[in-house]
Amino acid sequence: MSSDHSSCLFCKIVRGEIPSRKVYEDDELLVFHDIHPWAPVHFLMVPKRHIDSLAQVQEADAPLLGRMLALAPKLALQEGCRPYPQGGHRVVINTGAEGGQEVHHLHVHVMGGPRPWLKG
Ligand code: DGP
Repeated sequence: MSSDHSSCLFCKIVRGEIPSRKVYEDDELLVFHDIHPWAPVHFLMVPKRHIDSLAQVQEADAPLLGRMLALAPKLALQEGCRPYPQGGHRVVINTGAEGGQEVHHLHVHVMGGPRPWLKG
């Protein structure tokens, strides 16, 4: 992949060049609603710094990944998912073409809400 991320869709969202429905933001992360939700609650967590995918993550990125995973349940509750264990949510990181990744900027899908949206 190129090191020039000017055309990356999620970099454009991070820069505010493409609008998004923001859920959360801090120095390192932006969280926004998925434009094509698969579930009643569906948002995406992205690092502001461009990383192509989970396959490019380095050991030095572990705190960032840990923060994202620790934040996911809090934001899921904030966005209307019911609490664990009766409620809960699904966390997915599609990686590479055969992993179903379409946007090549690392992102964590967080999905939840009343079933029957959940498959597989
Ligand atoms: P993936 O297949 O894991 O790469 O998922 C990419 C997700 O990104 C997909 O669920 C739809 C979402 N998406 C694509 N374009 C946009 C956009 O312009 N805005 C928002 N909010 N989401 C987008």
